[in-house]
Amino acid sequence: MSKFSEWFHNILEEAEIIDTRYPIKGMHVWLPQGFQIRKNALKLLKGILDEDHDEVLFPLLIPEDELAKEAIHVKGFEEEVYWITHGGLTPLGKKLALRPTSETAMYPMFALWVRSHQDLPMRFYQVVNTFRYETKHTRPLIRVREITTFKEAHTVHTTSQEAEKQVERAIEIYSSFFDQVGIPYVVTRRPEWDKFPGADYTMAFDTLLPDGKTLQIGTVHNLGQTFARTFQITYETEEGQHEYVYQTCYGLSDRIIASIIGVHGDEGGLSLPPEVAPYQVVVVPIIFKEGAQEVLDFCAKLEKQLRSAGFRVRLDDRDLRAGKKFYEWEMRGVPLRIEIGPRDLKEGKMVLVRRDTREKEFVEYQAEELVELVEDRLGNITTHLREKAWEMLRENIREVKTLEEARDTIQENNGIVSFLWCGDEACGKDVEEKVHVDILGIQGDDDTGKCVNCGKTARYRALLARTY
Ligand code: 5CA
Ligand code: ZN
Repeated sequence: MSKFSEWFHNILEEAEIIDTRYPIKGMHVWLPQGFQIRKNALKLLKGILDEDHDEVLFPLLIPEDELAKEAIHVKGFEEEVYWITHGGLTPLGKKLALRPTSETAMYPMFALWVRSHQDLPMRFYQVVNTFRYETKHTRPLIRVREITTFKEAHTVHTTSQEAEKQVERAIEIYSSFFDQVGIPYVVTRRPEWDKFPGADYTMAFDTLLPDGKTLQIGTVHNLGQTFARTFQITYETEEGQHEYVYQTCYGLSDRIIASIIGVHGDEGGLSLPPEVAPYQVVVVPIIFKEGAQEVLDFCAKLEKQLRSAGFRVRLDDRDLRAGKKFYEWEMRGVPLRIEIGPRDLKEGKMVLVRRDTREKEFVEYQAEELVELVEDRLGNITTHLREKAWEMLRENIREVKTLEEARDTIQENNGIVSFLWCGDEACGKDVEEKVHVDILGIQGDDDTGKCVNCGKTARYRALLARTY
């Protein structure tokens, strides 16, 4: 296990995010702290999606014949599908699949819903659990067999251009979400052999974890008309003709939580962006024998004021040493701590401590300025977390001129390697094998040099990395 893996597993347990002792491999229990982070992340995400998507909820089970209809799609998932074969003791006439994703659950219904061009575009999303019998090594939040937080969006359009625009829009939506939780990313077009089964093309978001391996944290697929043809999703044009629709889908998972934990955390534990932190502020009274009640009363007043202003705040008045409380809230990643002791109270002061930089600041307490002050500090923390993380990502993208250089770079630093590539599948797979990496995808056209592997004129600038 790498140092990061060990850190990650420990913090999930210590910060009460996930209990991994559930007796099914790849399936875990969300604990209260983790659940709060998840809830806040979903709230943020839904807030963005709700602007122009409708939330729906489809059944978990998919009949075998529907799942099997789209040949390429089912081929891509055949090794990962869990099957229900019995109802009680009775064998089922038709096996039922636990959804690995919901195209084949939704699209037969879309065929009923889409009538005329006036119905389009349609944009739906749902947040559900999906099941994949992953054969690679499972890891909590990163590669699970029950994805508990699968946010999948599915859209339907009249033209190919509109579908393409939706892909761009989805990339904007995900960028905005990741920006608000300070997760940096590279967006690439996945190589042909690793696109989503049934898609015309797949765009992927990858971030970098502290051990220099990348994690795919989201994907956006242009499905073209493949599923429309399979599921007979047609609409009537203004001229009364029947045409197949164009579709896109895009998804995020528990990996968004994994990246928030992994990217921002440090040796002291979690360091959470205020947007998702269960508690954004913790107020810790520093108690001595003398003046204890006054300090407690004042801290309670402070807590109330912050809570009614809408902050998630916790007054920690437990009968414990202050040092122990500091340690615990730091480990849990609370962005801002306010400490107040009898001396501070007398002088009308308080101490603010930021989790991200651990900076200590002595400020005057002024009731009418408190909310603005806290808002400002939390805003600074979000910005700082994001900038630090982006800097880390940028520093770890290295351009290479040769395959040997790529291999050495990965061996020394991991990280992301940027290279010129001809775009050939055989050549790409050869690169993956020789360097023991994955090609994340294509960043853009670039024919200014030669392919680092085969020496033919390059077509693309592409990225590769060791991946989770
Ligand atoms: N129907 C499409 C769009 S929703 C779809 O299923 N795309 S996907 O297969 O690429 O999955 C969407 C995202 O889920 C991936 O980008 C990845 O971040 C995440 N994901 C996939 N498999 C797992 C897994 N076993 N555990 C955790 N997250 C996963
Ligand atoms: Zn090549």
